[in-house]
Amino acid sequence: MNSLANPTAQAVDNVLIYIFGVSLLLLLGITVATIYLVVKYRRSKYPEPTSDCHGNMWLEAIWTILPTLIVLTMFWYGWTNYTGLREVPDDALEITATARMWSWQFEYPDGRRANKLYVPVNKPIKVHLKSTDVLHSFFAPAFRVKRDAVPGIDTYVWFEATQPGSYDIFCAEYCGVGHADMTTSIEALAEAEYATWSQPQQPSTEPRGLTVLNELGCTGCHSLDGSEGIAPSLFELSGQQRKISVDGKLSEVTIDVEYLRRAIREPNAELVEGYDPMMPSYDDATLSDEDLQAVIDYLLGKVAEAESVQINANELLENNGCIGCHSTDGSESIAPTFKGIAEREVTIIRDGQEMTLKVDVDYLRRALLKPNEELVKGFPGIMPAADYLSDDEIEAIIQHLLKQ
Ligand code: HEC
Ligand code: HEC
Ligand SMILES: [Cu+2]
Repeated sequence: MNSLANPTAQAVDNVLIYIFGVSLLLLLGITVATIYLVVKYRRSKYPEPTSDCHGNMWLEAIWTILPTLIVLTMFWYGWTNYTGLREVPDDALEITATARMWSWQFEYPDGRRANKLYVPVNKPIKVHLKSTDVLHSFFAPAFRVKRDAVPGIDTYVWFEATQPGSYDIFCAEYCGVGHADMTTSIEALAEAEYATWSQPQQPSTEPRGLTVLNELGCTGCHSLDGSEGIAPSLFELSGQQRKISVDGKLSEVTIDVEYLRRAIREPNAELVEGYDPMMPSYDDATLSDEDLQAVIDYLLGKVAEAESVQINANELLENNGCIGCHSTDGSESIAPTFKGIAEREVTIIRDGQEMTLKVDVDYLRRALLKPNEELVKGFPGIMPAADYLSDDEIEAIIQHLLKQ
């Protein structure tokens, strides 16, 4: 759905139509006049010239001035519209597009990065263009904007989407084998949707178990901080002793996975001494086995945060162009695949020497930060150093790669 009713496309189209229209009129006018005169004054009818007119001031003035004016209007119209493409409205949202072999990265003022250009509709967008390696060119046909991204030069385009939708972006400058992969899109979102998208993402660091405890209302009866109320606190349960009554008989248990499982699935079978049997039982329809496990892990202090790291790392690989060169499915083209990287022995070339080593944390860190010091044998030294990533991001990527 590429609507052309947007300011930059209209400006360019109007000039095109004007110049094309004028040219077409002139072409038709001159052709018709030529044919008419050729036929009318053909040799068989007028073997000799019938006029010896020399010079006509008016005629000459007209055919000099008129074309001059026409050409000047083309210039004026083209120029004003061109400056319109270069003069960015004041309230534009500024986004930086970085082109590199072979993907685009868009960076927002708040530091967020994406591999598609998400923009709100009805808001002018100024896209700063940069390249980290070779010549690329930002081309958004629906907005009629195209400009080269050249290493060392900061330049820009601007556009404004007037309708939500997805609009193509191409790289319009041949930049190597992956050139054709440099397609992405402008995702123009309605204002409300954009607001949701651009909200600072809260990385979900809350362990699943805690989320479940809150969602199912467990925390309505149980505190998590040690304070006792109508129900025992669920604070630091691991290894604690409990006096429980089973069918009225008192006994003592050590809190472990099995105990907790029973306490949640059938709370009234074993009552914690001193409390009333008021806890509802949770069967697997209300609390899935998986969530039950998450709750138990959380209560026993075994909380895996790996989950959130993994999601992050995936996004990092996507948004930083790694996937543009590296595959995750085992296919190899211009760069080694990430699949199975942790189990691999790599042959690398360092200072012209070949050596084989095991992939580990240190190796991966070097591969990311100084990719050209140790080249994987058989591959070219084209990987950009990922030194613009934060330490945490590098760490997350390394941990993620080790799990591939
Ligand atoms: C209506 C209040 C109430 C709700 C809601 C409730 N509980 Fe309980 N829970 C109790 C009471 C009272 C006891 C102590 C009596 C017993 O053992 O049943 C208890 C006991 C427990 C015990 C054993 C604690 C110990 O110290 O040995 C665990 C574990 C537990 N609840 C987990 C949960 C979880 C998980 C949920 C939510 C899925 C939940 N409870 C929801 C009231 C509640
Ligand atoms: C322009 C293409 C390109 C991009 C973009 C790229 N790489 Fe690479 N990468 C390569 C090539 C080629 C090699 C092999 C040569 C070398 O060792 O530098 C490589 C090597 C690696 C290695 C070592 C692989 C092995 O099998 O030992 C890792 C790890 C790696 N890249 C991770 C990344 C990450 C993470 C990103 C994104 C931040 C990234 N790369 C971006 C091309 C790229
Ligand atoms: Cu390119």
